Amino acid sequence: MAPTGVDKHRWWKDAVVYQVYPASFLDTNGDGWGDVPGITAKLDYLKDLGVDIIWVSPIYKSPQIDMGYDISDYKDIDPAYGSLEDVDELIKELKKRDMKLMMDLVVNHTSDQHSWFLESRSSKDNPKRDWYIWKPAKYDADGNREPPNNWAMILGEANSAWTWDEKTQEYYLSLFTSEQPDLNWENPELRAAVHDVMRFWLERGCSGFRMDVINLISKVQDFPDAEVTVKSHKYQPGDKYYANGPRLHEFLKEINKKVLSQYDTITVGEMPFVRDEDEIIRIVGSEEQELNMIFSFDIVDIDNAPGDFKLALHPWDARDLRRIVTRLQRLMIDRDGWNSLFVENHDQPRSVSRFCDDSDEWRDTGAKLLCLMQTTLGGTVYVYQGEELGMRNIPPEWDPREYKDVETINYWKKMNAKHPNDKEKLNEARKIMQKKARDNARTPMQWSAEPNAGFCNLAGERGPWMRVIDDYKTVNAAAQVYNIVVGQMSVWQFWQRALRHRKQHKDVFVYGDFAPVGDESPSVFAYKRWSEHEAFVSVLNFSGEEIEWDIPADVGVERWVAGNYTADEDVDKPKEGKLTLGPWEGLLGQCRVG
Ligand code: TEU
Ligand code: CA
Repeated sequence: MAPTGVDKHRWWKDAVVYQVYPASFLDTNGDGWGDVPGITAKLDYLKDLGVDIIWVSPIYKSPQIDMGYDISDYKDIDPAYGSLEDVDELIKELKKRDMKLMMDLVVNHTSDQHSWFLESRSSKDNPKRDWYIWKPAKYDADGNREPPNNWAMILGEANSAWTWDEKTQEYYLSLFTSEQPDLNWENPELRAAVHDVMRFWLERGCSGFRMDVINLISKVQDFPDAEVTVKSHKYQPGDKYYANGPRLHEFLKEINKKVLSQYDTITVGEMPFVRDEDEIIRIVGSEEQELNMIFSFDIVDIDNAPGDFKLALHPWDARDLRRIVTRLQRLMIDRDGWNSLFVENHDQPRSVSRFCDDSDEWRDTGAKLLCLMQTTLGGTVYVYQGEELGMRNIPPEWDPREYKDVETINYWKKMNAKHPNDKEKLNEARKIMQKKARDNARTPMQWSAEPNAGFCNLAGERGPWMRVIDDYKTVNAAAQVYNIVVGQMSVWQFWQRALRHRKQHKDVFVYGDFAPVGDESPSVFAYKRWSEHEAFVSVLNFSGEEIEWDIPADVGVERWVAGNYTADEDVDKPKEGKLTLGPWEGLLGQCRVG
């Protein structure tokens, strides 16, 4: 613990961040593609919800192979999204409302259309050759050409992570897709070029960065083969050799020293594959001068199959949630780090469909249960667009052709190649897509009951780039923000109230202490949060069953101040003894202090 008396409050700790997935947010010119003016148009909506900062997924020039995570020019905006002037306007309008902008910094790789890569691949002696990771082929005993090692591609359904370049007769590393070559961070000129990109955006008025897979930038330099962990595959997960590699901390400290320390920024590093506590604290520890916080994948990996397979199904229950949340909450408190809180983003299915029940009967309750959890844990809250409405996954009936994500398309192709005409296997694959594909969170935002959910203007020739979920007539922002029914609260209004309450009691919810409460239960996850002056308890039933829960005597509930079954701020429930919780019911209680 840091010495007492040190002020731990920071604007980026108690701020609420809202992630905009720009292609699906709001289309203002009728081309079916969301745009920057669409974001600017909705700032009042976000401000009303309680948002302080927006993080916009990549809007830079891009061939859109991976929805902008393949950047071909870091200093320009893709015409589909608008122009640099539109971004200046967005920043101006944000500032007027005392809000901030975070850009998505994708610098583990670029697009294969970036001028750096075009130069790099033009010849072996090009000055930028070394800005990417090039290696000669290997040959097997029969003289067949093989990639330099056995690493598998992340979005390419277990193909090789290396792509062959005919012209210069070498392989380049491309961990995500062939169109996303990995940058070589060993090269100091490349690092300086990245620093320059960061300064460009900070000078323009952005306030920080979400850093895409930033823990993959340092690779073990002899590029060893990965252990064979997936026997059925030729290529193997190589994360041991590229996640949190040997020079990661050096590179992050350099970014901090040369760029971030000159500005007042918020930084969050997206970090898949990291579980080690020392490693996490080395990045987010308050004395470390690296990043403010990271996105840990523990909660969103909860239903991965053993071996970390995401496109698979795996059972979980409230005990897993309790173990994961407790570990991260305690780690940050005990070792002076900082958490980010998220259950949804553009790479994950919708949280209400995944963790609760998205049927018409329980969708509203489930979305509020998750809100109750997100707004009462310690750390910086991230809300993903549509989460505040309880938007659902794609319905099971949709044809696989409605899925647009490169990862899903590769998966579906692979499954069809592997099991041609095997109805059962292909149905299983479709089920997995419907439950886990990234597309689930990428459908257009549901603004209203108007055609195309109000996402795109009817005057346009083309419809939305991705199909709108059919339930938009009932699940939409207009209905939830303006349809005020006395005694009822929409998911949106519940979020609004919860965020306000969180800020009013930030010493507890943002900065306070944490302990799980009661016995481990497969259904109920309960925890206490407290400061010197106040204490609260959250009791969350993560099951579709009615449950009796014994309130531990020392919790000391004085009043149930919120719950997802009622709009009341004084919920009539027992304060000691046995508490009956309905399906997906969550309660927040104010407790005696000490
Ligand atoms: O994601 C990185 C990542 O490793 C995962 O979230 C991955 O996309 C997921 O497990 C696959 O199902 C980031 C971006 O958020 C993602 O959209 C990009 O595709 C990826 O990096 C490459 O830039
Ligand atoms: Ca548009």
